[in-house]
Amino acid sequence: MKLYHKQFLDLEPEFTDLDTSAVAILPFPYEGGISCGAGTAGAPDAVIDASYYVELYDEVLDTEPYKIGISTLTPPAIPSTPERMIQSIQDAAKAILERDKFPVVIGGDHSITGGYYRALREKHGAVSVIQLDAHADLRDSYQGSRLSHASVMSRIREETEHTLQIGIRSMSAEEADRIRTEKIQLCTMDAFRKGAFDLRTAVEALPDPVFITLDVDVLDWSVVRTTGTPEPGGMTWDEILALLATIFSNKKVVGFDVVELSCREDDPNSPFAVAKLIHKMIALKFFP
Ligand SMILES: [Mn+2]
Repeated sequence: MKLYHKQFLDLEPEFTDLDTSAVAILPFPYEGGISCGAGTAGAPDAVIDASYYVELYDEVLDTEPYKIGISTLTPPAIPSTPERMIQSIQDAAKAILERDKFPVVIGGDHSITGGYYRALREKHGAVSVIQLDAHADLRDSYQGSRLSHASVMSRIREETEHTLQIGIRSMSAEEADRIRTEKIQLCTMDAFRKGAFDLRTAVEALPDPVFITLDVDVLDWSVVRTTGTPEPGGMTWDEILALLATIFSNKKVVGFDVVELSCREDDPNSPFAVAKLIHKMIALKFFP
């Protein structure tokens, strides 16, 4: 593990020291698994650059979360094949967990989550998964690949049945069948808006510990508009913060990732929103 040449929030060295920091941020700029809207490989750097402008004090929690120590790591060399990529992220996440730090991964496309999740399972045994996403990602394979970003929840469900998917507003008929047959816990965006899904009970029923995988396309375009496979009608900033507060205050969260941000020079807002979201999530973890 090596510190990156730039640090999330542009913190002073005192707060990025690997020996004392509570959080390790791993940028993982892999975009092999995306189907359109290239640009996820530039996303981690764009988020870190944007984070320099995030205010260090959180006015809602009345705290300065960075004081727990946040180290940003140098990304490993990113392999070009999905199989080697999965191994690479697993190894990198394992190194963070071995030093008892809370891992935060910035993607990269959603296919990286499978390898990260394996490292969490190795460390903690069974780990439940909360996916915040516009897409169900329950296809067994997509465009001939079982390691596609569109299959990530299929791979995870091979390792745990304790999953909860929230914000979904795009799926195939086959995926819908599977959700019914396997009684998969899934709150569509429609159900979320109508209050037709008891989210609090579903969150409470999920066994600890919990891993959160957050695909930025769960958000409305007014928050994040540059993403690989955009869907209209996502969560507002206030909605996702309220949801995350419920999750972090009820569950032992052992790691999260934020994936599928794309970057374009004409959109500085999306990377800033993602940087601020990551800062909020770290704050909710350590100051629930
Ligand atoms: Mn998605």
